[in-house]
Amino acid sequence: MKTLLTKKGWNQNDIIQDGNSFLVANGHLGYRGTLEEYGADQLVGLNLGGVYDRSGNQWREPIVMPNPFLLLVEADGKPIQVFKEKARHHEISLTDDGVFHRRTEFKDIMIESERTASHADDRLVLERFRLIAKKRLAITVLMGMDPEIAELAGPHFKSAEYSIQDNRIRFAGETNEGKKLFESAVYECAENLESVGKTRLKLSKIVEKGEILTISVTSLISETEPFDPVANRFEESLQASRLAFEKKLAAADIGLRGDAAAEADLRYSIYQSLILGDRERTRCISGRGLSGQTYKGAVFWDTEIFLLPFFTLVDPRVARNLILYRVKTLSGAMAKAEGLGYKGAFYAWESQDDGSEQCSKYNVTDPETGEPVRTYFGEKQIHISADIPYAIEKYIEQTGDKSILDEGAREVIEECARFFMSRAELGEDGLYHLNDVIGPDEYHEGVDDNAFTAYMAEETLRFALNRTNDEDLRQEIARYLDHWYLPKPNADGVIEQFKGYFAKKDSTIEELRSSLHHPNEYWGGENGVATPTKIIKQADVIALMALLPHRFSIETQMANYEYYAPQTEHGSSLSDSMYAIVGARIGKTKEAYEHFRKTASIDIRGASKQFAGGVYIGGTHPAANAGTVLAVTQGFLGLQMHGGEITVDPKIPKQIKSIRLRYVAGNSIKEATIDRDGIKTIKEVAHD
Ligand code: IFM
Repeated sequence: MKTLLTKKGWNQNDIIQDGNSFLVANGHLGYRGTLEEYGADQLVGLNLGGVYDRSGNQWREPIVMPNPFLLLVEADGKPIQVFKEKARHHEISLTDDGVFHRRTEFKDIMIESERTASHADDRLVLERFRLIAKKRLAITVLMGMDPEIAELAGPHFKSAEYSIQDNRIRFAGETNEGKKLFESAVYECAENLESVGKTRLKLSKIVEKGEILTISVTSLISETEPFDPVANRFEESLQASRLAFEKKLAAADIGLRGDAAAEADLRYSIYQSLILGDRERTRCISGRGLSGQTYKGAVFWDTEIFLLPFFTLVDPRVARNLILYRVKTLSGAMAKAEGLGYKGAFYAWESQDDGSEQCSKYNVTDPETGEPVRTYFGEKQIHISADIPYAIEKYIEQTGDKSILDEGAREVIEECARFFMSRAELGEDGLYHLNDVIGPDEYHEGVDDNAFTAYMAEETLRFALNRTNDEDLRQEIARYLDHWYLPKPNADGVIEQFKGYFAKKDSTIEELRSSLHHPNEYWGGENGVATPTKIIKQADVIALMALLPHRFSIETQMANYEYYAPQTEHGSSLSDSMYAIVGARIGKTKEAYEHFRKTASIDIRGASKQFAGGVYIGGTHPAANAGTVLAVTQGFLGLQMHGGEITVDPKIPKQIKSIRLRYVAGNSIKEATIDRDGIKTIKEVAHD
């Protein structure tokens, strides 16, 4: 067992970030990296993925369940908590078996705990708490389910019933939308536990010096019936989870010989990505994973562009589920297109369980006045309907698994193509244009001929042409493809991000930052400081080149990289990995390495924007974490995969001597060692 991340010392200001950094999750449930004495104010969260609810007229968001791991210790009548007594030593860590650890030494007591969201049974969260007395003490431990839930747009339970019996606390709740949820936690301890009200158990004991009190909590969250966890199974459940996670990690391991620090951050990013994969359910990964309710727990293009390629490489069953989620939500996408007067499928920019658009018209507020700011992400970020077919095709190309087409993916591609054809406008030049859109750079809204959108939509048309069995559709697509407008490189080789971009005001990121009235001010939209300028939020033309390298020569990629790099704020966590990929490809390995280190450490150091205007956007960053892996595979290795076979074109930064890469090919896990000259060895390390 190896440590993935450790932090020593306790600091009040780090509570929220530690909650993100030390998250445990299993694709279904996430438990933030908080301490047992914390409550709602410290954003304790047992986050349940895939179940959403609306409270009043607020945003619909995912549910947070009552916290089953509240443990409050008193020794000789004095509370033993990090807030109340300075710890002599405090350390939290995550290990590569998916377990969170805490060790806090107070003057008279040592506290140790371990916690995980089970990877063997994803309805379970597990916690073991140990208290070691350093002298004779009168101890009380009050433990149980904390009904105080930290919510962004709650409350979500219109009814909440708690009951207690035989060291077991049960919760049955009904959400405002009428969903019934059950939680049952069994508290196990060698000592007698006394019930206190309906949500607490109490242990009282005189302990001798050196005596250890152990409390194990197994909590089961169920959406259908009031299942109970089985008592005396804690240790077995913990071991099963450890083994299951170690197995997942074994297929996803990457080693960077010569660069231990970068390797550590990379392994942590792999952890943060893997804990979001769900092999069992047709469910998607939200923009902030299972770290909380930010962004309404909604699914963005982040899934298709960052997470899907990651899972295609290391756990294709999860990748398949991510695609099937888009199949399942196709009707929502078709309803959205129809509502806006278009044909086909316009996927939700922010998608939840049914695929309807959850992106608010006012996604941002003014941080000074609290006034809502009109944004058009949901209406105009149409590239989402191209990102999905792109990811499906990549999945098929890499795995060779075409069966997904007959499970609905073909229809997704066809309907996305129909959408683009109905959305396109025939210009005076006789070509079809996509006007009034938003590209990945969200600061410039309502632009015409965004290059990213135009090329990606054209790829969708090509995919549909190739995949459809509908002859009429094929002919229609062929006609559109013959007249599809694509922005081309200018005399300097640079592609204009959108029509009129080159005429925008020159500025610098520093200049814009110093012109802000409020540090959290939103830079884009109607009145944003970036709007009249060339400054962009994130990789846009560079994202296009990262995704479609075969369409642009290395010289063109180089010219665009040079041009757009100084204009890019990297105000989105999605940006750095794109620059790392293209940077490496064009031989700028020093810069690529810097972008890679930035994206790899985003959830370790918490160096990301916490607010968009007045709206909280903190949490973990799945796209950046999966993007870290893509920076290595697509960037440093120039990896291509066809039906499980890999080829490489390495551009490895000088810090790294060679790269050891694990990946799934068919039923086996392979390991390749690659250096600057190419693949040195490939061997099968496990068979499914
Ligand atoms: O999908 C991204 C978008 O590109 C930038 N804002 C945040 C979203 C969720 O990560």
